[in-house]
Amino acid sequence: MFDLTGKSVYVAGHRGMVGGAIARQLKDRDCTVLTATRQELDLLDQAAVFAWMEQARPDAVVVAAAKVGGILANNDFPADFLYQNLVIETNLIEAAHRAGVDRLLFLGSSCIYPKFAEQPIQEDSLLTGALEPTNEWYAIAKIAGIKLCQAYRKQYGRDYISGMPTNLYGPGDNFDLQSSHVIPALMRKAHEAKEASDANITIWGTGTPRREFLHVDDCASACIHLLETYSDDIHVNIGSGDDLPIYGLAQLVCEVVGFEGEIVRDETKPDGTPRKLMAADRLRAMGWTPAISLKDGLASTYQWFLENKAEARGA
Ligand code: GFB
Repeated sequence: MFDLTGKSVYVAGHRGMVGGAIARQLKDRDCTVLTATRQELDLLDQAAVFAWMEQARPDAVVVAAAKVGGILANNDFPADFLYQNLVIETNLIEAAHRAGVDRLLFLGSSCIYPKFAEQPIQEDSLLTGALEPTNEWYAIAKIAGIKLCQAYRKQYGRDYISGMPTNLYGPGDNFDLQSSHVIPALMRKAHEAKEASDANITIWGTGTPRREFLHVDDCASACIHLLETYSDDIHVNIGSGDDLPIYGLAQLVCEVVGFEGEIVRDETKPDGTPRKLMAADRLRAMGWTPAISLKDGLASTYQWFLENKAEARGA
């Protein structure tokens, strides 16, 4: 439906894990990938974003730029998560519209859904219940992004679409123990405990919440698939279709890293939403399936961490 051949695609957020993976995959296609570093373009600066887009006039825009973080960062910096994400997405979407860009993919998150949504979570359960308090700020901003795409489609006929990735991991992730998501945190903890011959590592919360994980390269291929084939106002879940408890994830990470000590729980830290498994059938029906199992993805991510520790974010 949207042939990428010969097109120019602006990937906003190419220095982040998701934007980086999308830009890498697009570079293998017969299209031009446009990027701008934070020094070249501050996405919080509306006038700068409007001017940049007007001058670049890409054929398509991928909104992968966002202020992201794990459960504690979301909980501790609500204003940053709400304000920055709202501003980044409104600047980019309005700029794209003003510059006559007719194709745009906006990326959200599985935390947009109600805390107690029926599992697996269907796309149409959006806005049917209260959000998970630890990440409602980020979720509200991402819901606004979906609504912006729908509004520009409805009012101006723009072909703007949204994809909602589940919890992602992979090369380029943030390994800072305070602000990261669970996989890079546990990988680093297990690695450092192994190196120091420690007896145990500590995980946050009870270990019972269940999470679904997807390797970022699978997410990138799903995003490109949507960009090429999907045109409708309902957002599309991007997930693996499987989940596991955090304690089971910790065991798997320890196995991959080769740490044989004990896993201890710190129950003073939040659990967050009890379960967040998204229904994967809509995207599967469009002909996309994930290619990387959790075990293989953890192993290759750990290899990446070992090879890039010095430059890895937060490590
Ligand atoms: O990955 P995570 O921070 O994100 O945490 P969320 C997932 C689960 O792992 C929670 C537990 O139950 C955490 O308590 N956990 C155990 C840990 N040990 C650790 C650890 O050392 N570090 C971290 N970070 N977690 C985020 C949202 O929620 O998910 C965002 O806050 C976004 O808005 C993102 O949607 C995908 O799945 O809880």
